[in-house]
Amino acid sequence: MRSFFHVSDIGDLKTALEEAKQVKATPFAWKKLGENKTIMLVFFNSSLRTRLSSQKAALNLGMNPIVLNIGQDSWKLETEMGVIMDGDKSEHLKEAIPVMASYCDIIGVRSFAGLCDRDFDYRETVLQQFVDYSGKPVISLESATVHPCQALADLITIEEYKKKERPKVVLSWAPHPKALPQAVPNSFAEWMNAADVEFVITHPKGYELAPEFAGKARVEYDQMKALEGADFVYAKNWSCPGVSEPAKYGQILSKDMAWTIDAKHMAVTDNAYFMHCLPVRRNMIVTDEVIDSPASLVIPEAANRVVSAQLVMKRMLEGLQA
Ligand code: AN0
Ligand code: CP
Repeated sequence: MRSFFHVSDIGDLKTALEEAKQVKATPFAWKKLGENKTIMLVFFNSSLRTRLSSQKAALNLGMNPIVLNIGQDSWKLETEMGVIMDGDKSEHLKEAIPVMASYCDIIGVRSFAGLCDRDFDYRETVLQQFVDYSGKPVISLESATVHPCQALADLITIEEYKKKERPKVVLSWAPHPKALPQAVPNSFAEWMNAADVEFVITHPKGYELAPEFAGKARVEYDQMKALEGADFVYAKNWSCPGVSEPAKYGQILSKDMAWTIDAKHMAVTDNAYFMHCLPVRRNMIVTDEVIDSPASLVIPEAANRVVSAQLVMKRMLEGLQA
């Protein structure tokens, strides 16, 4: 595997899910695979789960992880091309990336959407520079438009907890005080569309996800109707994807607290599990009552981030050997 951005990068999903089970059951079985190999984990933004689960996954495979926080531990990096660098950015990605690449075998990058320039974000301008200038396999650890390690962990979790062959999975928008990227819902939609589930998306008007991620998923604007009979409720806030109105890209269009997932919402489901990628704002996205109930999968879901990261790194290490 050369890069990990999209569901297509993992190949057959059934095979990947079987392999994930093996990784989870015997995490130290591939200790030799990563011997003398280094993974560089580059963070332009904060993280708890991604940072720790990626390091743990690398250690399970016998690899050495190096973590770099851009702008805190390193110089501030310029990401735009052709600019006169007279501001506070001391170094350009064009030099920094090949230098970092010369110290490692695999690179993981967290670089959130800026939410100002839709084209800059949706072209994955920063991630693409890591591909172009590193010559190394690259993993998106949440880039401008995707969070594939999260989506794979979510799929593994659904596979573990499903009580029906083809469960109903509902992605529901929920309110949040700050404008958030679309990477999590984009990837979740992309992966659910590829998985063997009945997938429904619900959000207020104006929050339509980009067609390359929403695909042919059913969009139901009535949240309660969407949740009827659901087996999994996946809550997430995202800002305006700017599909029909590019000028509104990255804006907050609603803070309607009627969309907060509470016991009334869960009551219309088929005893659904509650999922969220975390970090979560309690009593904005979901009530204490729901997240503290036995229906909440947020902790096992986060634990599966080690499994998804390890599966991806294992595939990349095998690719390096071939
Ligand atoms: C980020 C987001 O919504 O993309 C990271 C989620 C994994 N969340 C926040 O910034 C709160
Ligand atoms: N879910 C997730 O990616 O969490 P972090 O932002 O803490 O890494």
